[in-house]
Amino acid sequence: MKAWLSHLSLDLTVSPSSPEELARAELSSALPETVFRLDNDPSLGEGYRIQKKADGSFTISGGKTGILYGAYAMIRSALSGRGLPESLFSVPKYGLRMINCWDNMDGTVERGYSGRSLFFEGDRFQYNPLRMMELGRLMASVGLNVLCINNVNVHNPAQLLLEDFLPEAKRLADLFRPFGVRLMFSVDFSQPMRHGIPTADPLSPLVQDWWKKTAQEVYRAIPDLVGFLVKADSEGRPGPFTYGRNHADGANMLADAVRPFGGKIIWRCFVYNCRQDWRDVQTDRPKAAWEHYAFLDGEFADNVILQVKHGPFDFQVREPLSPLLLGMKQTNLAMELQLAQEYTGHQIDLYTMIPMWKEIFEELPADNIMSVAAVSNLGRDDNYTGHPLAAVNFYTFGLMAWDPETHAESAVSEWIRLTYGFRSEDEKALLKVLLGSRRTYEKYTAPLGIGWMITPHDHYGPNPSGYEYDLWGTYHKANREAVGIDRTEKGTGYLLQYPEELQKKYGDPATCPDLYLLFYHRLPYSFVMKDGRTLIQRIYDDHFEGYEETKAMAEVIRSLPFPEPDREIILSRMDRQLYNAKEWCDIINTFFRRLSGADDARGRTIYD
Ligand code: GCV
Repeated sequence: MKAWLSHLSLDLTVSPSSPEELARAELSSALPETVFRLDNDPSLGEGYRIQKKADGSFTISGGKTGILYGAYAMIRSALSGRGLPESLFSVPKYGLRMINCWDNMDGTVERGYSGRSLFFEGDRFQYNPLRMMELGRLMASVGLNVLCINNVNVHNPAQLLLEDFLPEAKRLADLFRPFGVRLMFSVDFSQPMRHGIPTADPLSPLVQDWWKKTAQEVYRAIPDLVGFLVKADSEGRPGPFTYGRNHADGANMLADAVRPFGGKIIWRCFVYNCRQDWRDVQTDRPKAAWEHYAFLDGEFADNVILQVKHGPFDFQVREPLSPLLLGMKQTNLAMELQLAQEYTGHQIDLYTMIPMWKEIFEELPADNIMSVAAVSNLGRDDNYTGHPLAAVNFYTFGLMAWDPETHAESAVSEWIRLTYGFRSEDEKALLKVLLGSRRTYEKYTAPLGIGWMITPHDHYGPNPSGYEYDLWGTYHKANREAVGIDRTEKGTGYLLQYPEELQKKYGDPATCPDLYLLFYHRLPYSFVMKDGRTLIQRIYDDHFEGYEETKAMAEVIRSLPFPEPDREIILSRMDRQLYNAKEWCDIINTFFRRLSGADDARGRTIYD
């Protein structure tokens, strides 16, 4: 990540005062030979237009931040060897392009794999202003414009973010502003109760007044704050359900409080029963979000955005698109992705996300999806992302949030060029490894869409039955004959939450794509797949292949001329990935062999 920035020679100790000034300074330090005219055209908003003139100079037109995005587009293009575009017009597809940090004020980061918090330590703000500007620049360089600095699980004393810490928060917002990055805060729904109000009931005038007064103070300090991010009634967080109210009651009350200031409420839909009894076969966790929200379609205020995780579970390696993203047509929606590799290798295993995002964005039809968010993978480590190659996910998320049509291969090669400047064969070799890394990880972990065979709580490494008798609603129910959950109308009925054509496609194992088979169906090990293999053989084959591919990947990685300190970090993490892939492969295969009694048709070693 830093490596990409190191191509830009602008000295950030002289802090820019506006996006336009920053654009001018970046262009003249990165491309000193070229003449640029910056033309303020507010009608273009965040978009930009680039035009080459007959005299060889370029005009970049755009609104306040549009000019800045245009400047970075030029710089990325020139430094990655594509040359300067002679004519280009670009506008972002999504209005809010957000990074959600899960940072706690004690300095820890929930699901953070890159060191401690960039913003907090010892229950207070503690940050390096230069790094903040570097982060602002990283975000702006790929078009990201919103930063939520604190965890959606709001722990003490971050509840106070709204009050005691306001002067500090204001200073931080001031640092990010020239980069076109606006802040957002996560808030605790029960916050009024820490201020002598006896309830957090959204219909109580006392509560409503408290939020209005608080919003006023916050917006006085930070007039361009995006608004509040809320996790309510989820995994133990307080919310409207305590008072017999629904989530429209809760979100709309907060929306009223921030409306006078142009603020928004980003309300997360990650709501499910996290105290399920594994014996209960009626409840099916993926159904939960739809059951809580679909009937409220059209009931949310116009400054509320429902933020929906891309899949119905929780950032597993493979999940179908959440039905809420397809079905809530009268509601503003944001889709939430996760850069932090919580279930996908902890920034130890290579896992490049853009191929997965391409699949997700291709299925997103609705125009009511106005924003995208990603859970941050950043931390205080020197390289920001722990694993230097995990930075490709941050970079390409920005490009995709701006333009979901972004070509995966070009985006990843651009990042490699800007970061390492390898000669062409090395670039190609790394590109292949990065683009294939998600599929490889998928092969050696839980099979065919079933998810959750990971070590509980920590979420790294295999434990096929770790979540099987737990409270979280994440079961595979493997026995001697079969594995998977029937989510068709004959089973839990989850599939009925989708439009009819998808019900048809996924409802029949013969047409359901293989990689989703065990998400939607309960099938015997002897089930014959489209290519003629039995289900059990496919599970064995995928796992052996996943490990073999990891070995091949390691060979390539070892041969590449990464500079230090990246090289040492990359190689040591690659060794840990190899170990992890072998553990997964052997444990999953042994687990299924012990249950099914089936031998591998190719006679490879599966342990007794
Ligand atoms: C911030 C999962 C994670 C939690 C996270 C939660 C969420 O359950 O394991 O750490 O909490 O998702 O998205 O709210």
